[in-house]
Amino acid sequence: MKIVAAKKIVAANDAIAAGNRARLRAANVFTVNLLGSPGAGKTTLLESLSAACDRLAVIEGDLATARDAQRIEKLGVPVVQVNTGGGCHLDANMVASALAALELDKVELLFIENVGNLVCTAGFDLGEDLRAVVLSVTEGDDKIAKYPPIFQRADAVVFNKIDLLPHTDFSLDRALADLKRLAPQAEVFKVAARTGDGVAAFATRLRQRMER
Ligand SMILES: Nc1nc2c(ncn2[C@@H]2O[C@H](COP(=O)(O)OP(=O)(O)OP(=O)(O)O)[C@@H](O)[C@H]2O)c(=O)[nH]1
Ligand SMILES: [Mg+2]
Repeated sequence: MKIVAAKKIVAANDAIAAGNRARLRAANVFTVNLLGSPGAGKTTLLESLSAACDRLAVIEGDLATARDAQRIEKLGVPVVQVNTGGGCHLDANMVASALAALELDKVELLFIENVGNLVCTAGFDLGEDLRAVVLSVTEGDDKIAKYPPIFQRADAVVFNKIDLLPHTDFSLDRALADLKRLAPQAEVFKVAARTGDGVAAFATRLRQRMER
């Protein structure tokens, strides 16, 4: 019974996600589902990207508070905060509601910052064009091997907090070997979101994907 219910939820989600995707494509909006652990640096990356990207909008997903949305709003970027009230991931229905609150005709690039979580976020399509996982070097280099699904479904993996590498035991070689073995499709970026180092290369790649 439990398995059937879980499948039903995902099936219903997929139908709504397809609707979101059609709506976003019709509006010519390229959409990125930004995933990663709590504190990986997703919002900091968005703050940094806002300087490098035009016609941007953001949907923020968190259990509680509008703190991330407030950070984005300060930059003059249209933003909608979704509070899941305990839910560990965004679903397509939440994103559909958030889309209704955005002026899509003024947007070319939409980031959906998912709830900080490496597990439940992986299974839910939101209607995005691209999935990017932020993995910071303070989390340990074993996370790709220990939490494979989110990486296996990623188009890009952004290694963040590269500035802290000398202060950690994180081995980029070990992490990249796991990624190559488990998720060879994922493009790799190395950034320090806080200082902006490496962020331009990620922004350029997103623009190229958008133009395709
Ligand atoms: N040193 C360093 N700190 C960073 C970097 N990027 C983010 N941080 C810090 O990491 C902490 C968490 O960053 P956030 O951007 O809030 O992380 P998040 O992934 O959005 O967190 P949640 O939304 O709670 O899941 C903050 O104190 C940031 O200043 C970086 O490149 N280098
Ligand atoms: Mg955040």
